[in-house]
Amino acid sequence: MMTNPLYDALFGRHAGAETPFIYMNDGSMLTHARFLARAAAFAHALTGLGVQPGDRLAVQIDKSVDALAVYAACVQAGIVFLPLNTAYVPAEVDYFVQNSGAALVLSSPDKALALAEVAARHGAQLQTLGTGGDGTLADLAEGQPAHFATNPRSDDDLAAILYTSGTTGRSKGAMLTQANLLSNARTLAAAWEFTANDVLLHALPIFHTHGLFVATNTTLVAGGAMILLPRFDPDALITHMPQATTLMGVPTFYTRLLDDARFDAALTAHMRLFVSGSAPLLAETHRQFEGRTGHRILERYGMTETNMNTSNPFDGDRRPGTVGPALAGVEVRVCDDSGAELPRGEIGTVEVRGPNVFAGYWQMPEKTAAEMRPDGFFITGDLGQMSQDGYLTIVGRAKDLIIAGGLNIYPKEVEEALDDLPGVLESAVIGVPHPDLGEAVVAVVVPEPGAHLTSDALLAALADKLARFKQPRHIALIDALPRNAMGKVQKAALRADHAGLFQSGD
Ligand code: MCA
Ligand code: AMP
Repeated sequence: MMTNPLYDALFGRHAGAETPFIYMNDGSMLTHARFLARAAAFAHALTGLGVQPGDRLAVQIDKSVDALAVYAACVQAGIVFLPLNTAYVPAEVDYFVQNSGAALVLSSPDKALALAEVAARHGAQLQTLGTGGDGTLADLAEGQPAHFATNPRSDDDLAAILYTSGTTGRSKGAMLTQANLLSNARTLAAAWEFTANDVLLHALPIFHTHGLFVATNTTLVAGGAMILLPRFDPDALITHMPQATTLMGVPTFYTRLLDDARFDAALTAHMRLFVSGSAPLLAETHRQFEGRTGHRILERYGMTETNMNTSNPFDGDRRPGTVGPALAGVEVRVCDDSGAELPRGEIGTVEVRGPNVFAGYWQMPEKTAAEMRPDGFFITGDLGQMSQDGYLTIVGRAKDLIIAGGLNIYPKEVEEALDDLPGVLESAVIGVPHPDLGEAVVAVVVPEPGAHLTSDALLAALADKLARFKQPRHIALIDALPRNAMGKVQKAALRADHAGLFQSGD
């Protein structure tokens, strides 16, 4: 009998299996059975601390087998997993802990001091977990039973909350149910023909949908294995590629691999699939990749709130510059502002409906309602065009969002941080084409009369306010922002002014 659909399908089905699950950078291997025993020990440790089903566990730890085992432990114990980008500074983590009402903050040992303060401020416990079997939670897991009685869950119970700014405004917690994650994992495994013979080269972070759900859940549901790398490093990818069958990455992975002459057809001969997503892949990169390796990158499109929506086909025409047709069971339409579907070929907002679409934003029913149509379609804020034969092309974004190296940056958040600094009258933050990151953050700042600002001093002042990846790569100081007749800042004009900034790299 199914008691906890997500646990049973991803993890429970491997109970007792001495099959390989994770290959480490150093050549060691962990079986599914050993991994599940570790997860069970963590589930005992967490529940022993009083963490209950439905409680949120905010996690800011480095990528490791133990980090994945904590995710599995949460699914098994019914605890809501809330992963956070390791680049966030404590001031940013503070908001997520406060907003989610997390019962426990799990920090890497090096951040424990700063995050203990954050946890204490919001009445949460703090535990630590390192990458080498160390940390207070690892100590508590020591000697715990290798079996944990799985807590029953239903399809609609929350499995995870991932914070995202959605289409506008302050970060919101996207509530993902067991059914959201499981339906997408099954759909992707079928669409991409994942099997128990697959070995995924895993170089993505595990605090976002791409690395945690798309990569890990798809592998798990198919019974495959992963080579778990701590981060993207071309040397490590090239070393391990001959043992792998699949890679999932953001476009920067592929442009960086193409920059390396060792990356060629012979090296990729054992690979059956390269998947790209999280940001637009240039058609030119797609062609260059095929020319070098003979493989056609499979591009897909998704969002934190919806998991994956569309994918180019595994068998069939993978069209460069498109994100392919809707996945099985997912409906995708291109609409005008009122939600009426547009004729094929016209540009409008992409809307999505299906079992993959989230349950809403954590404790923000009005914001949830504002982004859903009455008929259940979610308004993505992406601008798309649907071809006559149902291939979607993402042509832009209605939302003010920058994506650098697959990470999202909301200009408003950076503008607010800049505007708070002494001597800053106002600012505008834009995304500018960047050869490595796709887009890079650029700030245009207007000083207060008489203030003497420098770009370096502004960047130094942002250091403890914003994660490094959100900080501008370039700050231009100007006398006034260009505005239209309505007084609105003309970001398109600013983008055009700075378009060539990184053309030869930085
Ligand atoms: C690191 N830095 C960045 C980024 N990453 N700056 C801007 N954008 C970034 N993405 C900063 C570092 O702090 C460092 O700062 C400097 O840039 C140079 O770092 P570098 O060594 O080049 O970076 P890296 O460690 O090699 O990382 C680049 C990366 C990484 C491999 C592209 O960011 C990455 O793995 N991105 C994947 C993100 C991802 O998983 N996105 C999926 C989101 P300094 O040296 O100056 O201190 S999920 C999603 O979008 C949806 C649902 C979907 O469809 O998947
Ligand atoms: P996130 O908020 O991290 O979930 O990022 C989701 C956003 O990433 C989407 O709304 C798109 O703007 C963008 N995105 C994801 N995949 C693609 C893709 N293949 N092409 C273009 N944009 C993408």
